[in-house]
Amino acid sequence: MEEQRKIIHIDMDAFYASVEQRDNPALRGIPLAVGGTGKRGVIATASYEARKFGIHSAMSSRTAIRKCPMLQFVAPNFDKYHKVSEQIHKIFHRYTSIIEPLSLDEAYLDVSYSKYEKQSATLIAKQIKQDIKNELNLIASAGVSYNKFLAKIASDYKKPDGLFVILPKEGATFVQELKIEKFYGVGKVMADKLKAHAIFKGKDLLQYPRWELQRLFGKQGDFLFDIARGIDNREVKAEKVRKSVGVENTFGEDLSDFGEINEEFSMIFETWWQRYEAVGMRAKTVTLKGRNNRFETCTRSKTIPTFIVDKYGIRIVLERLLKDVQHEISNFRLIGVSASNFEKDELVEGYRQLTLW
Ligand code: DCP
Ligand code: MG
Repeated sequence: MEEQRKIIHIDMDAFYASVEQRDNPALRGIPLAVGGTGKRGVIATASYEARKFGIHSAMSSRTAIRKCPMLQFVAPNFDKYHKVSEQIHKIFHRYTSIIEPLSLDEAYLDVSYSKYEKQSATLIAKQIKQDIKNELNLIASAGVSYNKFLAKIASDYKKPDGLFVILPKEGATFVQELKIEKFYGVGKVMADKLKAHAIFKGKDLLQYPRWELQRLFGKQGDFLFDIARGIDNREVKAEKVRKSVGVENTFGEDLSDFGEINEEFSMIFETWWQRYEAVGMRAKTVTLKGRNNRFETCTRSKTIPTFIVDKYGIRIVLERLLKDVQHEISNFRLIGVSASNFEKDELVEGYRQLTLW
Protein backbone atom coordinates (compact mmCIF):
# COMPACT_ATOMS: atom_id res chain seq x y z
CA MET A 1 0.00 0.00 0.00
CA GLU A 2 1.29 3.36 -0.98
CA GLU A 3 1.92 5.94 1.66
CA GLN A 4 -0.98 8.32 2.13
CA ARG A 5 -0.40 11.66 0.47
CA LYS A 6 -1.75 15.08 1.42
CA ILE A 7 -2.68 17.32 -1.46
CA ILE A 8 -4.11 20.82 -1.53
CA HIS A 9 -5.75 22.39 -4.55
CA ILE A 10 -5.95 26.17 -4.49
CA ASP A 11 -8.15 28.14 -6.87
CA MET A 12 -8.61 31.89 -6.67
CA ASP A 13 -12.16 33.21 -6.56
CA ALA A 14 -13.29 35.14 -9.66
CA PHE A 15 -9.60 35.73 -10.26
CA TYR A 16 -9.37 38.48 -12.90
CA ALA A 17 -12.47 40.22 -11.59
CA SER A 18 -11.26 40.16 -7.99
CA VAL A 19 -7.92 41.69 -8.97
CA GLU A 20 -9.73 44.47 -10.84
CA GLN A 21 -12.08 45.09 -7.91
CA ARG A 22 -9.19 45.12 -5.47
CA ASP A 23 -7.35 47.76 -7.47
CA ASN A 24 -10.29 49.99 -8.30
CA PRO A 25 -12.75 50.70 -5.48
CA ALA A 26 -15.33 51.94 -8.00
CA LEU A 27 -15.66 48.36 -9.28
CA ARG A 28 -16.30 46.77 -5.89
CA GLY A 29 -19.68 45.33 -5.00
CA ILE A 30 -21.05 45.60 -8.52
CA PRO A 31 -21.68 43.09 -11.31
CA LEU A 32 -18.43 43.16 -13.25
CA ALA A 33 -17.20 41.34 -16.33
CA VAL A 34 -13.56 41.19 -17.40
CA GLY A 35 -12.97 41.10 -21.12
CA GLY A 36 -15.60 40.88 -23.82
CA THR A 37 -15.34 44.55 -24.63
CA GLY A 38 -14.54 44.01 -28.31
CA LYS A 39 -17.15 43.29 -30.96
CA ARG A 40 -18.86 39.94 -30.41
CA GLY A 41 -16.61 39.55 -27.41
CA VAL A 42 -16.61 36.73 -24.90
CA ILE A 43 -16.06 37.50 -21.26
CA ALA A 44 -13.11 35.98 -19.39
CA THR A 45 -14.76 35.96 -15.99
CA ALA A 46 -17.40 37.69 -13.89
CA SER A 47 -17.49 38.98 -10.33
CA TYR A 48 -19.65 37.04 -7.88
CA GLU A 49 -22.12 39.93 -7.97
CA ALA A 50 -22.52 39.29 -11.71
CA ARG A 51 -22.81 35.53 -11.26
CA LYS A 52 -26.08 36.04 -9.40
CA PHE A 53 -27.46 37.03 -12.79
CA GLY A 54 -26.20 33.83 -14.36
CA ILE A 55 -23.13 35.38 -15.94
CA HIS A 56 -20.04 33.20 -16.27
CA SER A 57 -16.72 32.74 -18.11
CA ALA A 58 -16.91 32.23 -21.87
CA MET A 59 -20.37 33.81 -22.14
CA SER A 60 -20.81 36.28 -24.99
CA SER A 61 -21.01 39.86 -23.76
CA ARG A 62 -24.24 40.24 -25.68
CA THR A 63 -25.93 37.50 -23.66
CA ALA A 64 -24.36 38.85 -20.50
CA ILE A 65 -25.81 42.34 -21.05
CA ARG A 66 -29.20 40.83 -21.73
CA LYS A 67 -29.08 39.00 -18.41
CA CYS A 68 -27.74 41.99 -16.51
CA PRO A 69 -28.12 45.37 -18.23
CA MET A 70 -26.10 47.24 -15.59
CA LEU A 71 -23.14 44.89 -16.03
CA GLN A 72 -19.88 46.83 -16.09
CA PHE A 73 -17.02 45.71 -18.34
CA VAL A 74 -13.28 46.17 -17.89
CA ALA A 75 -10.46 45.17 -20.19
CA PRO A 76 -8.16 42.44 -18.89
CA ASN A 77 -4.66 43.28 -17.71
CA PHE A 78 -2.73 40.06 -18.22
CA ASP A 79 0.61 41.45 -17.03
CA LYS A 80 -0.99 42.20 -13.72
CA TYR A 81 -2.55 38.73 -13.41
CA HIS A 82 0.83 37.17 -14.15
CA LYS A 83 2.43 39.24 -11.41
CA VAL A 84 -0.28 38.31 -8.91
CA SER A 85 0.13 34.66 -9.90
CA GLU A 86 3.85 34.89 -9.14
CA GLN A 87 3.06 36.39 -5.76
CA ILE A 88 0.66 33.55 -5.00
CA HIS A 89 3.35 31.05 -5.96
CA LYS A 90 5.81 32.71 -3.61
CA ILE A 91 3.32 32.07 -0.82
CA PHE A 92 2.91 28.41 -1.88
CA HIS A 93 6.68 27.98 -1.78
CA ARG A 94 6.70 28.73 1.94
CA TYR A 95 4.88 25.47 2.48
CA THR A 96 6.16 23.11 -0.21
CA SER A 97 8.22 23.05 -3.37
CA ILE A 98 5.99 20.43 -4.99
CA ILE A 99 3.65 22.80 -6.82
CA GLU A 100 1.91 22.04 -10.09
CA PRO A 101 0.15 25.02 -11.65
CA LEU A 102 -2.92 24.34 -13.79
CA SER A 103 -3.40 27.95 -14.77
CA LEU A 104 -2.54 31.39 -13.40
CA ASP A 105 -4.98 31.06 -10.52
CA GLU A 106 -4.92 27.36 -9.78
CA ALA A 107 -2.37 24.86 -8.51
CA TYR A 108 -1.94 21.53 -6.80
CA LEU A 109 0.39 21.41 -3.82
CA ASP A 110 1.72 18.20 -2.36
CA VAL A 111 2.24 18.93 1.33
CA SER A 112 2.87 15.35 2.45
CA TYR A 113 6.35 16.43 3.45
CA SER A 114 5.79 20.11 3.97
CA LYS A 115 8.51 22.07 5.71
CA TYR A 116 5.85 23.96 7.61
CA GLU A 117 5.84 23.12 11.28
CA LYS A 118 2.08 22.77 11.65
CA GLN A 119 1.14 19.12 11.51
CA SER A 120 -1.91 19.24 9.31
CA ALA A 121 -2.72 19.72 5.64
CA THR A 122 -5.95 21.45 6.60
CA LEU A 123 -4.07 23.96 8.72
CA ILE A 124 -1.62 24.56 5.89
CA ALA A 125 -4.52 25.23 3.51
CA LYS A 126 -6.04 27.64 6.04
CA GLN A 127 -2.73 29.41 6.45
CA ILE A 128 -2.24 29.75 2.69
CA LYS A 129 -5.71 31.28 2.35
CA GLN A 130 -4.88 33.64 5.19
CA ASP A 131 -1.52 34.66 3.68
CA ILE A 132 -3.19 35.35 0.32
CA LYS A 133 -5.84 37.46 2.02
CA ASN A 134 -3.48 39.38 4.28
CA GLU A 135 -0.74 40.00 1.75
CA LEU A 136 -2.54 40.20 -1.58
CA ASN A 137 -6.02 41.19 -0.44
CA LEU A 138 -7.56 38.40 -2.52
CA ILE A 139 -9.67 35.37 -1.71
CA ALA A 140 -8.74 31.80 -2.55
CA SER A 141 -10.69 28.58 -2.16
CA ALA A 142 -8.89 25.44 -1.07
CA GLY A 143 -9.55 21.74 -1.30
CA VAL A 144 -7.66 19.22 0.80
CA SER A 145 -7.53 15.51 0.15
CA TYR A 146 -5.29 12.50 -0.48
CA ASN A 147 -5.25 12.80 -4.27
CA LYS A 148 -5.45 15.39 -7.04
CA PHE A 149 -8.92 14.48 -8.25
CA LEU A 150 -10.56 14.90 -4.87
CA ALA A 151 -8.53 17.98 -3.91
CA LYS A 152 -9.71 19.70 -7.08
CA ILE A 153 -13.34 18.74 -6.49
CA ALA A 154 -13.02 19.90 -2.90
CA SER A 155 -11.73 23.38 -3.77
CA ASP A 156 -14.83 23.97 -5.85
CA TYR A 157 -17.23 22.53 -3.31
CA LYS A 158 -17.56 25.54 -1.00
CA LYS A 159 -16.59 28.35 -3.35
CA PRO A 160 -16.20 31.29 -2.80
CA ASP A 161 -13.86 31.54 0.20
CA GLY A 162 -14.16 27.80 0.62
CA LEU A 163 -12.11 25.28 2.51
CA PHE A 164 -13.23 21.70 2.18
CA VAL A 165 -11.52 18.52 3.26
CA ILE A 166 -12.15 15.00 1.97
CA LEU A 167 -10.51 12.54 4.32
CA PRO A 168 -9.03 9.25 3.06
CA LYS A 169 -11.83 7.28 4.61
CA GLU A 170 -14.46 9.49 2.94
CA GLY A 171 -13.08 9.55 -0.61
CA ALA A 172 -14.78 6.52 -2.15
CA THR A 173 -18.17 7.42 -0.66
CA PHE A 174 -17.82 11.02 -1.76
CA VAL A 175 -17.32 10.02 -5.40
CA GLN A 176 -20.42 7.81 -5.38
CA GLU A 177 -22.76 10.80 -5.22
CA LEU A 178 -20.67 12.98 -7.51
CA LYS A 179 -22.27 13.81 -10.85
CA ILE A 180 -20.07 12.71 -13.74
CA GLU A 181 -20.11 16.17 -15.34
CA LYS A 182 -18.39 17.39 -12.20
CA PHE A 183 -15.52 14.95 -12.79
CA TYR A 184 -12.45 16.91 -13.75
CA GLY A 185 -11.25 15.63 -17.11
CA VAL A 186 -14.72 14.55 -18.26
CA GLY A 187 -15.82 16.92 -21.00
CA LYS A 188 -19.22 17.33 -22.58
CA VAL A 189 -18.72 14.61 -25.21
CA MET A 190 -17.55 12.06 -22.69
CA ALA A 191 -20.34 12.99 -20.25
CA ASP A 192 -22.94 12.39 -22.95
CA LYS A 193 -21.37 9.04 -23.77
CA LEU A 194 -21.39 8.04 -20.11
CA LYS A 195 -25.01 9.08 -19.73
CA ALA A 196 -25.93 7.02 -22.76
CA HIS A 197 -24.68 4.05 -20.70
CA ALA A 198 -26.83 5.13 -17.76
CA ILE A 199 -23.80 6.45 -15.88
CA PHE A 200 -24.86 9.66 -14.14
CA LYS A 201 -23.00 9.52 -10.87
CA GLY A 202 -19.81 7.96 -9.54
CA LYS A 203 -21.69 5.01 -8.10
CA ASP A 204 -23.03 4.05 -11.53
CA LEU A 205 -19.45 3.38 -12.60
CA LEU A 206 -19.09 0.71 -9.93
CA GLN A 207 -21.26 -1.67 -11.97
CA TYR A 208 -18.67 -1.85 -14.72
CA PRO A 209 -15.59 -4.05 -14.67
CA ARG A 210 -12.32 -2.40 -15.58
CA TRP A 211 -12.05 -4.11 -18.98
CA GLU A 212 -15.45 -2.84 -20.03
CA LEU A 213 -14.69 0.75 -19.13
CA GLN A 214 -11.41 0.35 -21.01
CA ARG A 215 -13.25 -0.99 -24.04
CA LEU A 216 -15.75 1.88 -23.96
CA PHE A 217 -13.48 4.76 -23.05
CA GLY A 218 -9.93 3.65 -23.75
CA LYS A 219 -7.31 4.97 -21.36
CA GLN A 220 -9.89 7.24 -19.75
CA GLY A 221 -11.79 4.09 -18.80
CA ASP A 222 -8.96 3.05 -16.51
CA PHE A 223 -9.04 6.43 -14.86
CA LEU A 224 -12.82 6.22 -14.38
CA PHE A 225 -12.58 2.76 -12.84
CA ASP A 226 -10.09 3.98 -10.25
CA ILE A 227 -11.75 7.31 -9.59
CA ALA A 228 -15.07 5.62 -8.88
CA ARG A 229 -13.27 3.99 -5.96
CA GLY A 230 -11.64 7.23 -4.83
CA ILE A 231 -8.26 6.21 -6.29
CA ASP A 232 -6.04 8.62 -8.23
CA ASN A 233 -2.32 7.98 -8.06
CA ARG A 234 -1.22 10.80 -10.34
CA GLU A 235 1.67 12.70 -8.86
CA VAL A 236 1.76 16.42 -8.29
CA LYS A 237 4.38 17.32 -10.87
CA ALA A 238 6.51 20.14 -9.58
CA GLU A 239 7.59 22.85 -11.95
CA LYS A 240 10.91 21.99 -13.51
CA VAL A 241 13.91 23.23 -11.64
CA ARG A 242 15.58 25.94 -13.63
CA LYS A 243 18.92 24.80 -15.02
CA SER A 244 20.18 28.03 -16.57
CA VAL A 245 19.28 31.62 -17.33
CA GLY A 246 20.70 32.86 -20.60
CA VAL A 247 20.42 35.63 -23.14
CA GLU A 248 21.91 35.54 -26.61
CA ASN A 249 21.77 37.68 -29.68
CA THR A 250 22.51 36.95 -33.33
CA PHE A 251 23.77 39.84 -35.43
CA GLY A 252 22.87 40.81 -38.96
CA GLU A 253 26.52 40.79 -39.87
CA ASP A 254 29.70 39.45 -38.32
CA LEU A 255 31.42 41.62 -35.79
CA SER A 256 35.20 41.68 -35.67
CA ASP A 257 35.86 45.13 -34.26
CA PHE A 258 36.40 44.85 -30.52
CA GLY A 259 34.58 48.14 -29.86
CA GLU A 260 31.47 46.84 -31.60
CA ILE A 261 31.73 43.47 -29.94
CA ASN A 262 32.01 45.13 -26.57
CA GLU A 263 28.98 47.29 -27.21
CA GLU A 264 26.85 44.28 -28.12
CA PHE A 265 28.23 42.37 -25.18
CA SER A 266 27.25 45.22 -22.83
CA MET A 267 23.65 45.14 -24.01
CA ILE A 268 23.41 41.38 -23.75
CA PHE A 269 25.01 41.50 -20.31
CA GLU A 270 22.49 44.07 -19.02
CA THR A 271 19.50 42.08 -20.26
CA TRP A 272 20.94 38.88 -18.89
CA TRP A 273 21.59 40.42 -15.47
CA GLN A 274 18.02 41.66 -15.23
CA ARG A 275 16.70 38.18 -15.98
CA TYR A 276 19.13 36.56 -13.61
CA GLU A 277 18.04 38.84 -10.80
CA ALA A 278 14.37 38.33 -11.60
CA VAL A 279 14.70 34.57 -11.17
CA GLY A 280 15.53 35.15 -7.51
CA MET A 281 17.89 32.16 -7.27
CA ARG A 282 21.66 32.42 -7.19
CA ALA A 283 24.05 30.60 -9.50
CA LYS A 284 27.77 29.86 -9.38
CA THR A 285 28.70 29.42 -13.03
CA VAL A 286 28.70 31.88 -15.93
CA THR A 287 29.18 30.91 -19.53
CA LEU A 288 30.03 32.99 -22.54
CA LYS A 289 29.13 31.64 -25.94
CA GLY A 290 30.34 32.90 -29.28
CA ARG A 291 29.63 31.76 -32.82
CA ASN A 292 31.16 32.93 -36.06
CA ASN A 293 29.91 33.11 -39.65
CA ARG A 294 31.09 29.53 -40.24
CA PHE A 295 28.89 28.36 -37.41
CA GLU A 296 31.86 27.44 -35.28
CA THR A 297 30.71 27.73 -31.71
CA CYS A 298 32.93 28.25 -28.71
CA THR A 299 31.88 28.42 -25.07
CA ARG A 300 33.94 29.28 -22.03
CA SER A 301 32.69 28.97 -18.47
CA LYS A 302 33.87 30.00 -15.08
CA THR A 303 32.62 28.73 -11.78
CA ILE A 304 33.19 31.00 -8.82
CA PRO A 305 33.46 29.76 -5.24
CA THR A 306 30.62 31.91 -3.93
CA PHE A 307 27.30 32.69 -5.56
CA ILE A 308 27.04 35.37 -8.21
CA VAL A 309 25.74 38.50 -6.52
CA ASP A 310 28.17 41.19 -7.63
CA LYS A 311 27.15 42.55 -11.01
CA TYR A 312 30.42 44.33 -11.78
CA GLY A 313 32.59 41.52 -10.51
CA ILE A 314 30.84 39.04 -12.74
CA ARG A 315 31.01 41.41 -15.68
CA ILE A 316 34.79 41.40 -15.41
CA VAL A 317 34.77 37.59 -15.34
CA LEU A 318 32.60 37.53 -18.48
CA GLU A 319 34.77 40.08 -20.28
CA ARG A 320 37.74 37.78 -19.75
CA LEU A 321 35.74 34.84 -21.09
CA LEU A 322 34.78 36.96 -24.08
CA LYS A 323 38.45 37.56 -24.85
CA ASP A 324 39.17 33.83 -24.54
CA VAL A 325 36.36 33.02 -26.94
CA GLN A 326 37.54 35.67 -29.38
CA HIS A 327 40.95 34.01 -29.49
CA GLU A 328 39.23 30.91 -30.80
CA ILE A 329 36.76 32.25 -33.32
CA SER A 330 37.75 35.93 -33.91
CA ASN A 331 34.47 37.00 -35.59
CA PHE A 332 31.13 37.03 -33.84
CA ARG A 333 27.81 36.22 -35.41
CA LEU A 334 26.32 35.48 -32.02
CA ILE A 335 27.11 36.28 -28.42
CA GLY A 336 25.38 34.64 -25.48
CA VAL A 337 25.69 34.89 -21.71
CA SER A 338 24.21 32.44 -19.26
CA ALA A 339 24.23 31.52 -15.59
CA SER A 340 23.93 27.95 -14.38
CA ASN A 341 24.75 25.78 -11.41
CA PHE A 342 21.97 27.24 -9.28
CA GLU A 343 21.84 26.89 -5.54
CA LYS A 344 19.87 23.84 -4.56
CA ASP A 345 16.27 24.67 -4.02
CA GLU A 346 16.52 24.95 -0.27
CA LEU A 347 12.83 24.16 -0.05
CA VAL A 348 13.49 20.60 -1.09
CA GLU A 349 15.77 20.10 1.85
CA GLY A 350 14.76 19.68 5.45
CA TYR A 351 11.63 17.68 4.72
CA ARG A 352 9.84 16.57 7.78
CA GLN A 353 7.28 13.88 8.06
CA LEU A 354 3.97 15.22 9.26
CA THR A 355 1.25 13.40 11.07
CA LEU A 356 -1.79 12.83 8.93
CA TRP A 357 -4.32 15.61 8.48
N1 DCP B 1 -10.60 32.47 -17.76
C1 DCP B 1 -10.77 32.85 -19.09
N2 DCP B 1 -11.62 32.15 -19.90
C2 DCP B 1 -12.32 31.08 -19.41
C3 DCP B 1 -12.15 30.69 -18.08
C4 DCP B 1 -11.27 31.41 -17.27
O1 DCP B 1 -10.14 33.81 -19.53
N3 DCP B 1 -13.16 30.42 -20.21
C5 DCP B 1 -9.70 33.27 -16.90
C6 DCP B 1 -10.46 34.28 -16.10
C7 DCP B 1 -10.50 33.73 -14.72
C8 DCP B 1 -9.25 32.90 -14.63
O2 DCP B 1 -9.02 32.43 -15.96
O3 DCP B 1 -10.53 34.75 -13.72
C9 DCP B 1 -9.39 31.72 -13.69
O4 DCP B 1 -10.38 30.81 -14.13
P1 DCP B 1 -11.37 30.08 -13.15
O5 DCP B 1 -12.06 29.03 -13.94
O6 DCP B 1 -10.66 29.68 -11.91
O7 DCP B 1 -12.47 31.19 -12.81
P2 DCP B 1 -12.46 32.35 -11.75
O8 DCP B 1 -11.23 32.35 -10.92
O9 DCP B 1 -12.74 33.63 -12.45
O10 DCP B 1 -13.71 32.02 -10.86
P3 DCP B 1 -13.91 30.89 -9.74
O11 DCP B 1 -14.19 31.62 -8.48
O12 DCP B 1 -15.08 30.08 -10.19
O13 DCP B 1 -12.63 30.09 -9.70
MG1 MG C 1 -10.56 30.57 -10.03
